[in-house]
Amino acid sequence: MHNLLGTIESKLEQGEDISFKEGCELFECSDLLSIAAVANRYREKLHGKVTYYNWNLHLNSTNVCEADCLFCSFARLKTGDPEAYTMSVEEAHRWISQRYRPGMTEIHIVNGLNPELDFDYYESLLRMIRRDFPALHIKAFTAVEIHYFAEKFAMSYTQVLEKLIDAGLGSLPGGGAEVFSERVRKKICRDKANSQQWLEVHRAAHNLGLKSNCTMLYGTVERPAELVEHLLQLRDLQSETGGFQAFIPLAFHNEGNRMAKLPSPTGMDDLRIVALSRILLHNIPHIKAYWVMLGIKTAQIAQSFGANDIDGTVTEEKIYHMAGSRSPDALSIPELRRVIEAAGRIPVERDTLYRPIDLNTEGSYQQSDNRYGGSAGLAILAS
Ligand code: V47
Repeated sequence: MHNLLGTIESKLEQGEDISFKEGCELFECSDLLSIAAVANRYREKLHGKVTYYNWNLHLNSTNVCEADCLFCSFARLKTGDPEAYTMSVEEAHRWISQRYRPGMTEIHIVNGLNPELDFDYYESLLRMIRRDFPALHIKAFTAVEIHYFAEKFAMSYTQVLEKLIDAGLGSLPGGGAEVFSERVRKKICRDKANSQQWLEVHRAAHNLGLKSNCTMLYGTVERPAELVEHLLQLRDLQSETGGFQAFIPLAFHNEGNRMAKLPSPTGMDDLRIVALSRILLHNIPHIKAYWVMLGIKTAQIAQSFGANDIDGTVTEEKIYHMAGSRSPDALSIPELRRVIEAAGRIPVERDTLYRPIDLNTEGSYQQSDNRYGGSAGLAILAS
């Protein structure tokens, strides 16, 4: 085992890829703290003691969704079903206005695949946000949604993305990846974009200069080897395009969905996945321990297991709360900073593109390029 970790550590030092076999051996390895130590050393090489957070807002403007994913507690199949909703662009405007505060930098938008909306709805939504909330970077629509738009409105991925960029799109969130294994997708999410389509959307986005995030849903019916394979496919696309900013592992939540019989992953599972993803995705700069999904305490501990980001204030998350998350609805910036500092990390507010926000400028938030030594490590990834 020490041989394995020694080999892995020297591969990380040399910037070499970890093999599929080594990834599987890491999954089998019972000494989680030794794996965490390797992941943490690499995390500190890249980011020093910094943990990033941001000031963001989550909007889900419709939960009507044609796809019938077994793990999802958020979606409703049809308009008119109990709790199904679709905000008009005006309603979305009102919803944001009630929650927007000066200093917020990002809106994260993920929706259901709603058959009743035309493409103009999405363009108008983005244009409204750009016009009325210009300080917000718009991180919107998973690759699954982009694929759905392309099929439904007879456009290529590039055409869809170009139109959305023109309307204000700034980057793509990482959702919808689930597990790339087609065996697993057949069981849990058979009627949406497949793995190759998910990857192809991100490739198209990166080729247009958009940054994006990536995710992996774990804790349903997958095998460890399928998780390793998923991570290696993300790593390989990153080697090709360099467009991923952050990886967010997503732990299955089992309330309010048709997989409720499955137990949720344990804390040890969560921390192992954080550490393994830091090691296997050596070329993706940031690993995000999303506090809403992990819970604040695990997200805090994850900052010593390879993670260097905790996500943001969030404000009214729905997807995980409907699936049983007991995390609060939102965290204030002082609360986020307290949690990060108590983990022995230096809290740094960032914008969506990981530029630090200068909190010292009175009354206004400014982006500064490299105020924090921690991000100097990013040069390692660029070289
Ligand atoms: O795509 C849905 C997952 C994702 C459940 O890019 C579930 O910065 C576990 O992608 N149990 C949406 N997971 C969330 C997401 C995300 C979140 C925060 C930040 C970013 C980012 C992206 O949530 C879905 C799906 O993979 N999901 N239901 C569930 N019951």
